[in-house]
Amino acid sequence: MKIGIVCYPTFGGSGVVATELGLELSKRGHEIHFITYNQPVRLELLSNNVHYHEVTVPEYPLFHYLPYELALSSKLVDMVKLHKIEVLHVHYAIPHAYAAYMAKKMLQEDGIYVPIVTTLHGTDITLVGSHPFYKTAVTFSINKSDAVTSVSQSLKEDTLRLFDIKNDITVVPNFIDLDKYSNSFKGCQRAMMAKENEKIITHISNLRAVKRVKDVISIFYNIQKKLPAKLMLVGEGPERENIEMQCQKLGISDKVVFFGKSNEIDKILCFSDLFLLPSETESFGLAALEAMASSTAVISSNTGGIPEVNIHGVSGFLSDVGDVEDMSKNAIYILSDENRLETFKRNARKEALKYDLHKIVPQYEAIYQATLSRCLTL
Ligand code: GMT
Repeated sequence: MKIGIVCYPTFGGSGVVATELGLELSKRGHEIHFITYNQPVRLELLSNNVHYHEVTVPEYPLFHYLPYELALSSKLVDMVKLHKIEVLHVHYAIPHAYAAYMAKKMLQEDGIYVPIVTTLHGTDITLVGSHPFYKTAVTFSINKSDAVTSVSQSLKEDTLRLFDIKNDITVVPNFIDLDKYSNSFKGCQRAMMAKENEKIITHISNLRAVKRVKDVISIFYNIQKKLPAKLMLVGEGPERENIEMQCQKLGISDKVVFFGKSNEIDKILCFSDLFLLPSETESFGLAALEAMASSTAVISSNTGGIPEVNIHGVSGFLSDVGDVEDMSKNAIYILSDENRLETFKRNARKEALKYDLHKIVPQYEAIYQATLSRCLTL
């Protein structure tokens, strides 16, 4: 199939999922066209069947806001015509589902029918999409998609609760390339990061308020009072300065390593013992899954789709949002016994196997096929 993928090209989870999906689909023989405003961060190599088409929005003095969705919908029309793209898969409802619908309508004028598959990722529903200023357009775009998927059961329920949805929503969970996150990873350089007796705690996110990174620091502060430990913080975002100040105030700056944005998550996770994800909301928690695939136990909040991924008492523990004391207690419980830690780490990897990309990607292929067959009978 020739598949157009629209996504955010940034380090955010939805862009990562879209990129990994496109790359795997290309390995399975499909021709993939990424259409977005920058080359997606995890898309390092373009090849015969992986293409990238940049959307540019020219500045004009009259434009107070640049009309990205207008440029995107035009680009989609042009690329569908030029490359004979058969299906458009848009990740993140805003504004991608809306722009894709406009493109579909324009193409119909020329007798071209391209089905739209929309994948809902989380904040497009729970944080931004349900804002009264966007809600009408988001509801419309979801209802007009030919197929809608959500990355967890919890996100599906949130969508049905927050919007007036007439369409079916199929849950297709996020997935992981287990080979990439194998715990037998050869280049693992633990010794560079911590002493033999120190436990390595990791947090990876875009350091936005919704991730509650301050809780990460508080939990780590409690952990390092009980046992030798280092904290690896990966990602960039608006909370960075606040948390650096928090670390200084608590006198733990020498135990916290800031990595900034990284494309080498696998190399950082390979030496991690425990992953912290105390988020306010999280539709799935891809970062937790990446950690689990690297045999890292997870201490998280119990919000949104996280309980579908991190299993309480098996791969880690879940607590109410903001319950730093409980999260600290659970973290210390796991870390303070070597055998217990190994069991949690092993279990984490075992739970991650459920999300093997070889199991999940065919679900998307089946959805593309079904929407295409439906189109042909229209
Ligand atoms: O905040 C993020 O983690 C980025 C955001 C995005 O849309 O790029 O992530 C959302 O999509 C990920 C991939 O499906 C999910 O794993 C994250 O849980 C979700 N984030 C939130 O719901 C806050």
